[in-house]
Amino acid sequence: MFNLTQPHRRYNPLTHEWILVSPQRTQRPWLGQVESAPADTRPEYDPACYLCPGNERAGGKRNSPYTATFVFENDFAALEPAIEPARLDTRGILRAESERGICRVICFSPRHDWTLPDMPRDEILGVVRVWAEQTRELGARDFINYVQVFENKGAQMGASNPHPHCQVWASEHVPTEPAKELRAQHEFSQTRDACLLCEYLALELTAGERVIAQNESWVVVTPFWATWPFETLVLPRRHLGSLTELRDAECVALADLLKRLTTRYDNLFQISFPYSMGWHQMPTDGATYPAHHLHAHYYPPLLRSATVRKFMVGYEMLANPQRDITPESAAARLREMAER
Ligand code: H2U
Ligand code: ZN
Repeated sequence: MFNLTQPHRRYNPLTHEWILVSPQRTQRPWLGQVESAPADTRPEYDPACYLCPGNERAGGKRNSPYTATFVFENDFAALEPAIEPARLDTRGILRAESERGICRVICFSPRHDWTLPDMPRDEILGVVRVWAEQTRELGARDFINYVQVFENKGAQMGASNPHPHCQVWASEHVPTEPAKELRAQHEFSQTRDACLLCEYLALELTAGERVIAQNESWVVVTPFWATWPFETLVLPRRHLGSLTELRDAECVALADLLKRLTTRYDNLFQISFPYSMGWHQMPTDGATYPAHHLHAHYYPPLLRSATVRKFMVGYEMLANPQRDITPESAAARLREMAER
């Protein structure tokens, strides 16, 4: 019987990377930085917010007086569509390539004072539909081969504005993280003739100890190999490659699951819980990716309270990530939380 209470390392089959788990360390005293949680007193509409309906953004563009979701081209886009193709390769060591792309911002709601868990389910459904539409529309462009939908929530994660929003960066190349996972899923399906995440989901549903919430179409778990203290993985039960393949009932079920998961997060430390989340979808280069299983990662930085945060420093920067609290105890804590 493998002893999960002593130091051990766990394998991430999606990235082929290892993580060090040190459960015995959860007893050690905390002598790090302690901050107080900010009080959240935001108005429904903020005339100074560049994401609120009707307001002017940097550069002089004005938001429409939107009443549901609102999508606009990022005024400070990291990627641009009209870049001349170019390549540098000096002895395979100094390498660079031009990169074309499109960056957009998606406002979830006109309500400045809300975050996703505050939104009614039918409005979250609107967000799910926009994610799929944006993936379809941007992915159809000939120079776009990957669409990354992601949300940075909370100042701790570097979000520039508390107004509920996310971003889409659509690029010519498949970025590093999804490329790693794509390769691992492909290799698994070649050697085992099965989908890695379908098999993983079946294992988690049998074990049960890392399952946080589920409904007819979706399951959320703290992955066995989680790096962040309260990291979760959102998986569709059906094997599909992209948000664009979701049936209507699956979109409705996803809105339900996201509301329940983010509400649990908020209840955990009694604050609007910060995280970076994002979808990993199959590339949009026109090829088929039968091994790819759609999923979302939630990476929250908080550790033990609203004021104690995990940083990837020291051993984690130089060697490999490490965690003290086990994914099983994180799952147990998240499972105890209410969904209201
Ligand atoms: P973040 O909160 O995740 O940083 O996203 C906000 C994005 O909004 C950010 O990428 C863009 C920034 O470039 N932005 C505009 O496009 N227009 C503005 O007027 C301000 C910010
Ligand atoms: Zn606002």
